[in-house]
Amino acid sequence: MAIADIPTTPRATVRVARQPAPRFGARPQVSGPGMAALTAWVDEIAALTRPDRVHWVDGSRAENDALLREQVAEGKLLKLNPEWRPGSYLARSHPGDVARLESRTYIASEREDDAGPTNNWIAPDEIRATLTPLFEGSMRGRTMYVVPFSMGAVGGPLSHIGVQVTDSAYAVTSIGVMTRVGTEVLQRIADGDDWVKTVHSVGAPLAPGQADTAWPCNDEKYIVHFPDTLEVWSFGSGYGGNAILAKKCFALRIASVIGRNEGWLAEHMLLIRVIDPAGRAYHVAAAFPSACGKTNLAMLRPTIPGWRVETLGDDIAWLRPGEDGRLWAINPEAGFFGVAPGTGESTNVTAVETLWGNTIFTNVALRPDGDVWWEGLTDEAPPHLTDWEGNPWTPDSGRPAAHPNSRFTVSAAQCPQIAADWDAPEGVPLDAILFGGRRATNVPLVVEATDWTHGVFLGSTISSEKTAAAEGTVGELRRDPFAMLPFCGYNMADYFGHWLKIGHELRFDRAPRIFQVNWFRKGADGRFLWPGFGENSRVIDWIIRRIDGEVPAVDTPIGRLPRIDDLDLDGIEVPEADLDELFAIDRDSWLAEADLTEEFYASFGARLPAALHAELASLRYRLKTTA
Ligand code: GTP
Ligand code: SPV
Ligand code: MN
Repeated sequence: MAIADIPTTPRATVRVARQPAPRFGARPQVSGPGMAALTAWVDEIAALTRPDRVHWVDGSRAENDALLREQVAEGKLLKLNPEWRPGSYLARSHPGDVARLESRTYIASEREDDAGPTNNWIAPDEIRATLTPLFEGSMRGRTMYVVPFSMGAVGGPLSHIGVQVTDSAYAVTSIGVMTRVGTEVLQRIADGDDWVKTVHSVGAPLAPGQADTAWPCNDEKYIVHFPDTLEVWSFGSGYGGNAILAKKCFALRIASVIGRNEGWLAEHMLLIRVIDPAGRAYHVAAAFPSACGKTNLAMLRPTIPGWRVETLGDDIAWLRPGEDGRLWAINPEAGFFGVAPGTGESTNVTAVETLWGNTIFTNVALRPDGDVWWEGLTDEAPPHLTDWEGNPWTPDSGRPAAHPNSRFTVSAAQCPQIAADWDAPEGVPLDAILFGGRRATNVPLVVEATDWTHGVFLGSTISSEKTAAAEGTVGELRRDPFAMLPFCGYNMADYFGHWLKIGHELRFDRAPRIFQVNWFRKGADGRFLWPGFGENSRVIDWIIRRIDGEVPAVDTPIGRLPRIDDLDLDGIEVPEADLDELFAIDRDSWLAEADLTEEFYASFGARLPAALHAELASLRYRLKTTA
């Protein structure tokens, strides 16, 4: 393929020749009692948004290929050089549409108290009145796609179905990677399964003859959740979690509400199977905030001999107590929407291998040979690139070539270490749950909770430095309980209570053990104290030996810590002083943290579970009385 074929102008204005088309496309040949409600809903949305065409997505390969070809022809995707990156594409977003927008994300529950102090609440009537004129005619000149998708294996006992209506072909191809899309799902709806309604418009209608842009979007953006009616309405953005509504909007915000009602948990967690040198398998889920290492840990290549990790999921896990008293987990997604920068041979070689082809990249840099690049992919930057905005770039440009929140979208099945049974409908039983964040100070490399309630306390008090995954100031410390701050669809205090309740449903000796980890502690000189990445297997090894009762731990005021000698540090050089600092507990800083926790808890008023106040009181007591 000639590189000259690859258009490099960003956001090129491309005149799209539109065929005269019937107002409504072919309805799928699926019948059943549930179809009438679906088609009535689709008709309603079409009557509101006035698309030129309606396309029912069947999830076939041919359809996907056609959608990709169309986007290339329209200048919305660049086809990468198939010699290096077969079946792969680059999208460049509008520079104002590059990440999740937490300030534009709303929970529109009937009662303000049900959204709680950590969410942006808005009255459903008020926001419907705001959204209606925005969606009126918002799809004019465009195709409206109807995308039926399943989170979890189609028909699985923990799975749930949704339908996304969208005017973005980019969203359709992304949903096709991230979920299970197709007629099989439609058949379940026809057969009467419940489904969640999600509506998305980029908010950029086209007048007849008006030229389209490479990344249509609207300056005004809204991502609105209706937990009482299980609906999502998203307007104005085409990016990631704002547009792939199956992901954060459905599988976390709405699913957390369904989980509260039905007795399970929708969590912002990766999921792995760890296999020890004796061949014993353990299942670990870990909740880290956005851009804090989930995808990396999900694809861990242990550096300690004999250990293996199989990937099950990298972002979301749904957890449900089983009849056996264990906590069972599935990854409801089918793909990875991962952070590109920092993904390289030395950090996450598994991701690099996963991305060999069939990948949609967004906002990464383009090499002159038609392949992609981002900071951290290789140690040295290529001498000439086209940056994520489409401008010429050299290492002297003084700005990153890839956007810090640039991403890859790729099928989970393509991961070389994916577990053979990763999409088993019943999931896997959990042995450990990890909570983590990005903390330069205070929080040790690993702490074990003394019991479930203490674990819930740890989860509820997680704070983390902000990253580029959402708008705002990178590095600012904020509370991010359970890594769910932007993703819990109901009152966070009730959510803490729900976690406590789930604990009571587990058999005490079969519940997963809870740990807090922090790969990001820094020395006074600003360096990471812990090498991280593959070396995190050393922490996992300790965790598993704790579960098996093979090593004692040291009781401290904040929880159980490893004896340094019990950590397998063979083959790495971590200076003793760094190790001491990695586990140092500064009483005054922790008492100050406790004061901040009290303030944070106070924001929930009487709704905060008493057990958590009690945990906080015990922490303070231990800090003040233990030598
Ligand atoms: P989302 O997909 O936004 O939810 O992010 P994520 O939690 O999956 O984070 P990811 O694994 O993509 O990592 C985000 C950034 O953290 C990348 O730049 C990684 O290189 C970096 N990172 C991941 N693990 C480690 C680690 O153990 N140590 C250090 N220092 N950095 C890490
Ligand atoms: C995150 O921000 O946690 C992501 C990216 O995984 S997005 O899907 O855009 O939310
Ligand atoms: Mn990720």
